[in-house]
Amino acid sequence: MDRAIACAKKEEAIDNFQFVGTLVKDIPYGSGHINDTFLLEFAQPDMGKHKVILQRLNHDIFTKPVEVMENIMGVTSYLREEIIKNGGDPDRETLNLIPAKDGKPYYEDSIGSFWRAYFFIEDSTSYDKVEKPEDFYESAVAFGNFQKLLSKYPAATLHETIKGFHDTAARFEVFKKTVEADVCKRASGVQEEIQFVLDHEELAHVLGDMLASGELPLKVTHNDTKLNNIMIDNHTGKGLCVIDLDTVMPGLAINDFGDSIRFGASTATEDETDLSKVSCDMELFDLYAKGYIQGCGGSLTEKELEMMPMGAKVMTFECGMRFLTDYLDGDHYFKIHRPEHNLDRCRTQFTLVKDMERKWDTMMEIIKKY
Ligand code: ADP
Ligand code: GN1
Ligand code: MG
Repeated sequence: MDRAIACAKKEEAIDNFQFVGTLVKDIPYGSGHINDTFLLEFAQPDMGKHKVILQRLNHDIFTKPVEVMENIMGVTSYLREEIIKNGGDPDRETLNLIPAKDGKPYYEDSIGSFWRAYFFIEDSTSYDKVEKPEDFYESAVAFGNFQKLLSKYPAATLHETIKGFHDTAARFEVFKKTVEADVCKRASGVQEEIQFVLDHEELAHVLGDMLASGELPLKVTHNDTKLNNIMIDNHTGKGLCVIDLDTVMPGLAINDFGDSIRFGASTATEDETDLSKVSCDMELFDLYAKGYIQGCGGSLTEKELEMMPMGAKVMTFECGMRFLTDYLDGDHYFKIHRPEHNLDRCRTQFTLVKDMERKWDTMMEIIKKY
């Protein structure tokens, strides 16, 4: 559905949550590619202002929004208890939903859009690019810790919110079909990128095969661990709260590791057009590996440790292939802000894959250290 149409009932949604005070601000917020996020501010006499995050779930992608919200309710209430047990602050260290007026954790508006609201986490920042290496290290500790906290979560109760989300082999098949269909007649202009995917077919199978053979364990993972999906505390610099929980599902720990590397260890942003600026920074790779292993608290197996560089390469390859698929298909999946945005994003990912190939021995050496 067109986003403007899908968001047309935002005011109706605002009226139907348990918000208090007078709405004094309502602006689009963040740089997520999937949902529509708004920052709202409410004022109360004698009590000042407070902020909330309002989101319209992308219903085309999350086709069962109620199941997404069941997962998020389950995971956030579980995390809350774990955080309390560990002496942490449950109001800041996990997302907290604000219920709708009917008590549900979401509101379905009169045109079928699904909305949810979270308390805004004050004094913290989500970064689109690493500014201070320490932040990246702290984000690794926090993502690792997130997985540790969920290690006993009843995985069978989680819905698969997007089927085959990191099934790279299935995504490779979709890619080939999309090239064949070529609905926008864009394939002829991106032959080099298409060939890059075809030449790397083995990357589409390696992790799925190891999962099937039992060499890699299935765990409750986040599955979308980019740096802007974590709030870093402005004062302590610690990774405060893992956000964007729509894809928390059983998955591979090394995919969580790898997705963070492809986004955060890059020397440029995901959509940089000057590819000479794009490379995988080995110091950042080292820092993140150290932090992630530490955050996971000894829960990674020998095989998982050994396959961490492969997780980085596969996630980067998969993401580039997804951007290219969306470009060929007419840009329906990821939000774009310029005509060839998805193609630019695809090119940075493939540049990173090539750079990782060049630096493979260094990456393996770094992991061996830990
Ligand atoms: P998307 O799925 O589209 O990526 P996110 O859930 O990641 O959406 O939210 C988009 C951005 O909104 C985040 O990157 C972050 O900057 C901000 N954000 C989301 N939830 C909160 C929150 N509870 N407090 C503060 N900022 C938030
Ligand atoms: C999307 O929602 P967001 O912007 O955090 C996508 C990820 C991609 C990422 C690429 C549900 O993440 O899988 O890796 O863009 N999320 C979904 O930046 O598809
Ligand atoms: Mg996000």
